[in-house]
Amino acid sequence: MPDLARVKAALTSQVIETPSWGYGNSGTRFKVFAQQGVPRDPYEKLDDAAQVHAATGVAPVVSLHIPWDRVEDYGALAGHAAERGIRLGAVNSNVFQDDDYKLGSVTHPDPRVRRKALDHLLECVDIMDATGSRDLKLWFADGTNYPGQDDINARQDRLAEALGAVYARLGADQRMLLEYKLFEPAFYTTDVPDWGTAYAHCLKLGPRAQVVVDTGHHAPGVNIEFIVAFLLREGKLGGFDFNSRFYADDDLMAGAADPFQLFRILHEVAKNGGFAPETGVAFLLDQCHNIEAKIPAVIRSVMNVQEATAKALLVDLDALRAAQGSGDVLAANAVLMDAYNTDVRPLLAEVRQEQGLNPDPVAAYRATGWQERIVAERVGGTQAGWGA
Ligand code: AOS
Ligand code: ZN
Ligand code: ZN
Repeated sequence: MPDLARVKAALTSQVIETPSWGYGNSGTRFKVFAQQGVPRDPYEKLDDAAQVHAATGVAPVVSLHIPWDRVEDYGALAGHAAERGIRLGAVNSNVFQDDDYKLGSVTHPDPRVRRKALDHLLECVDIMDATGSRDLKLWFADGTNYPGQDDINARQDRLAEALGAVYARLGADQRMLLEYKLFEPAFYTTDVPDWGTAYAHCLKLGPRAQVVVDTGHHAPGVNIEFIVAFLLREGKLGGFDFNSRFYADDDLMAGAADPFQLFRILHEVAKNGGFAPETGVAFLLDQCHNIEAKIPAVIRSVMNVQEATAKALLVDLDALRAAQGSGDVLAANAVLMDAYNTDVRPLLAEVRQEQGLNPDPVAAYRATGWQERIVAERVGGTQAGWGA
């Protein structure tokens, strides 16, 4: 059986990075439902993120999205985070919201637009220098809507050129994480549609280019844990964008739709050494809380990732390997199911108590009165929104 002290140590050292945009207003293409008390600027987003960390103890890092989180002084923003016991994490580029990007950004047929997009990506690296962030996370909305609209491989050439220029600009301790997505907003071809495309570009770029697996970005039925195992084997798994999907890129709370899939993914992470901090796998959330209260929803998501992590760490690997080696299919499967069916909530409550935390993070947050305070105080100004 796994050593309980090691399981607990792994649970307390796991870092779950929360997205700044998860604290702002968001919606679907049909409607954004505004909530009261939502942050009005990136500083207030960090204030909310600090509450999530205070309640859970494992969420000390916040991803930024530029220009949604553009500020005058990024050093001051990093200082604001540090004062609240958190820090700034991945910088997400945004080359999908200008009119100029209608036909693409770095793969656009017009060199002027490509230059503008590249300049933005380079600006993101400047921001990383100021914030001390390790990761540049790139997601491109680029693609085409109609057969014949543009040349598939010419677009790959343009993409490779831009990625090469950004890679050359990275500092020695910085990484480029390339995210893929099957479709949307492009509906015919997408320029980085799958892990294979992302992997091929990262392989050519070098060791500091790695792939991000957003759990909502695959066709139904795709075996995400296989992708995770393979990328870890190749040293190319940079991290995750965790969220849940029922249909496509739903961006619902991680672990809400399919906790068993999350467990299977994290089992591959555990088995392949991906929880060791030196492996550098980033555990990010990428989700939007459109109809539910935002801060408790982020807390719930963090807890869901923790629960799946605990179950993954409880898999008896010796028993699993013995069963696999002897070809005992049912015994091997039973080892996994035993771990998955373990109620790990008492273990996590114990871990939290040992850290001096309330065993129930949602109750801990509610007891702070923070929600009432932000509803009362954050009046005036414009609420920050996803896409704003
Ligand atoms: C888009 O579908 C991706 O998941 C990106 O990670 C994106 O930057 C993020 O979802 C914010 O919109
Ligand atoms: Zn994502
Ligand atoms: Zn997405």
